[in-house]
Amino acid sequence: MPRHGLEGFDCVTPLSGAPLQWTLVKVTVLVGGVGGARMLLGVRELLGRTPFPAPSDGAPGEGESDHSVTAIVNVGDDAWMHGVRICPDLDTCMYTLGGGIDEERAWGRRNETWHAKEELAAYGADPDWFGLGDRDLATHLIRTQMLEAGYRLTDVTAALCRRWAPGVALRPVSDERHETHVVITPPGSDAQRAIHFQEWWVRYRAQVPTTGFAQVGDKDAHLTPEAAAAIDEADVILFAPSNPVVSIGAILSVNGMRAALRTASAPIVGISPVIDNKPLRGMADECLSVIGVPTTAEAIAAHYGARCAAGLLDGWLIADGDSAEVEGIAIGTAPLLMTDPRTTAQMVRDACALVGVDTPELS
Ligand code: FO1
Repeated sequence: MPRHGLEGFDCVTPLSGAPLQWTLVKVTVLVGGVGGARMLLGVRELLGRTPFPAPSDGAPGEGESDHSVTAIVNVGDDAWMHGVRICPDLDTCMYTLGGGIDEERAWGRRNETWHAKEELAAYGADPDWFGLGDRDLATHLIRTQMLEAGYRLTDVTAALCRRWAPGVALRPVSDERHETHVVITPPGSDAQRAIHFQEWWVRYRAQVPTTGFAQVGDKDAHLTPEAAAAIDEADVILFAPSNPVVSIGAILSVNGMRAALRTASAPIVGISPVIDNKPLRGMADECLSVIGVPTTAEAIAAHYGARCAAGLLDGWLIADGDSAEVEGIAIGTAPLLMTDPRTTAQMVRDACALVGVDTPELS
């Protein structure tokens, strides 16, 4: 790898799919931001820490698990702002698993300050509505330097994780730009225009007439080799209870993802993002209504479809009290409130059991 003034940042050559002999259970999870990160805490609680980046000799280190967990993370939220590349879902997972997240906001760094943001606003620099924290900015600066030096987002993420040691392999679904943009009718106007997802989500809080979503960026944005290997080698594939449209949906829209899932040997089980047919947080209901899908456990399962009927799911875990019946999808119920890693670990166990995959008893 060329050196480029980022000494000390040995970019880790991603695992070339070398089988890790010591792995007993390989779990691959499709995740977005907050809900996905919270679920990964539970998967890690259940299966132990996956060394990431992987040790060069491939063997587990002290206290590391003989299982492996890979998260395939949404890149649709990613944006260029103030000259840096921001990857909200990757950073939310990295900070949450690495202990650096602001628990209250569930995004960005704890003990954050906002001086750079204030100074940018003082210059009238746009956007002034996005919360760019000083600590968080360091992550974006490192990432931007490495991307500009030619490293793939996969390698950049592994390098950043050398500091955060998330205990789960974090893999962007694609190394290419594949941003979610939103078609709206801005306030006071009757002309439609497309804005970046972040503007829709942060500036407008989705409270603006919205007609659709589109992925913008590299039209050939495709699945990375690492993400493809994580699907191919998995014993079980999970859809986190992330936003079915702008998180899981954006992941599924990457070239090659659906085909990889449909031909995967592992069973695929999703976890419903609603309880009592209401989303826990975020704006899944706003997004689902834009694409004409009711915000119910059953409608979301039908939206993903049964793998035996050209869809993607073999199983669907829904909240106690909710109901769903979709031809070809095994339905299970469990408590889905991810109050703490141990409770979430039990939810993950239930999801795996629904499709016949055994996981360790919770000690
Ligand atoms: N979400 C907000 O609601 N307001 C913000 O100002 C904001 C800033 C921000 C900065 C970095 C980052 O990684 C995430 C940030 N988020 C913010 C969350 C971001 O909009 C995510 O894409 C959503 O949480 C959806 O996952």
